[in-house]
Amino acid sequence: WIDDHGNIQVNKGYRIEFNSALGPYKGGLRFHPSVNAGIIKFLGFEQIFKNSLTGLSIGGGKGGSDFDPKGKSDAEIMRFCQSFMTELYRHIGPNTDVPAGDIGVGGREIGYMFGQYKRLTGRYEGVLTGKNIKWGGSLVRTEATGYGAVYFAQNMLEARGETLEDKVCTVSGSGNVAIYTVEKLYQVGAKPVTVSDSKGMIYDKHGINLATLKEIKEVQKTSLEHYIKEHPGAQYTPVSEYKEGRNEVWSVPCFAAFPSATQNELSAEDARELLKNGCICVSEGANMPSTPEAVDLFLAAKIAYGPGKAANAGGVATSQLEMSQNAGMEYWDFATVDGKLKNIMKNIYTNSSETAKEFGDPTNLVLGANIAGFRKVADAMIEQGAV
Ligand code: NDP
Ligand code: 2IT
Repeated sequence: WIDDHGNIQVNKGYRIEFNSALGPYKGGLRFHPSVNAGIIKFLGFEQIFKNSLTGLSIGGGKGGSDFDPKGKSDAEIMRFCQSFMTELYRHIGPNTDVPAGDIGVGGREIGYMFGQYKRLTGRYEGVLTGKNIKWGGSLVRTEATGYGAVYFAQNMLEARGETLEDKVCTVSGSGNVAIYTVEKLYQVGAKPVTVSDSKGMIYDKHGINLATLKEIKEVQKTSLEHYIKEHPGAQYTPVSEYKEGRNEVWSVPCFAAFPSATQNELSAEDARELLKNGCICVSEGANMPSTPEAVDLFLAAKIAYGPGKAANAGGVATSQLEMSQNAGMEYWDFATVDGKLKNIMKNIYTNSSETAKEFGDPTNLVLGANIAGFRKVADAMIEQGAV
């Protein structure tokens, strides 16, 4: 792709098509300098079982690039997206592989990629999800992952006779998933007090101001440090001041935690601190945010722990609802899609917890989600002739 100074730039792109037993390959695209084959493979592998858990007809895949969107102009983002799609278009299609967004890929990037696909193929079809609602997108897709992670937490808590009402919650990240987790937490009467980005974290004991958060991250696309200009009572801690390099978000006492930034962002030490401070619920908006050691601690403590493949499946589930609307040339209203999302999250919880019971460890949703997700894919592959 050509940058604004006329220089040729080269980045590496990936699409890992992992399993299509249940439907077309489906999963997001991540644009971040850390992207490599290993990261895309772990995300694609998780995606197979997450997509199976949704109960919908979608296989698993993932893709992306080591392209860094930070500091790039709109025109540079557009030219990169066009170059990326110029290679990707021959591998994807509404019945073969349907990419969407992930870290660094939102509505703007999906728009540029959709336009290039259409230019190259001449076809107007549901080849990507997360499209603008003006031209084929679905209502609720933007909100779906964050809303879904909160719905999942509500299901876990209801089974324990608890609710999120009036409870202090912590959220990491400040992108698509984090913003709509914060929004839904307010809607259910909870108080989210933290958000973070790659430069630092905000602790606002009065509750994160959602309008300021959206203005900084969705409109200005800048750093969270600007939050304290509007809300001087809040606290900003830059990464350089994090103790032992640990995200300060997890040292804030909370009832429920929503890791919503990236993989391995919550360590064993963080898990110990959360448990010590009385946290009884962790619902993962991000993919594999808790390290394996942290997961073991949550399971041993028997708190309500929702692994990402179950708790954040609302995003891809709503992507499938977008595919459905595209295929049927329909357009469903907000309440219809939100109602379906809520129902899907409830079913994922029920399926995971019943499978956990079946295998003798009733509170272990890691076990339940892994086995329930795997079993359906494995059965389908065997029934299709071990294909
Ligand atoms: P965004 O790009 O919208 O936001 C990512 C957020 O996490 C930003 O605040 C970013 O900070 C922060 N972040 C990313 N990488 C790092 C890092 N290495 N260290 C510290 N902070 C980091 O992405 P999403 O909100 O879409 O995705 C967040 C997580 O949710 C990912 O794990 C993704 O795979 C998962 N997910 C996303 C879904 C979706 O529908 N979008 C669906 C299911 C899961 P900064 O801006 O400073 O980089
Ligand atoms: O990790 C994920 O589930 C996503 N990034 C969303 C994938 C999708 O196809 O909507």
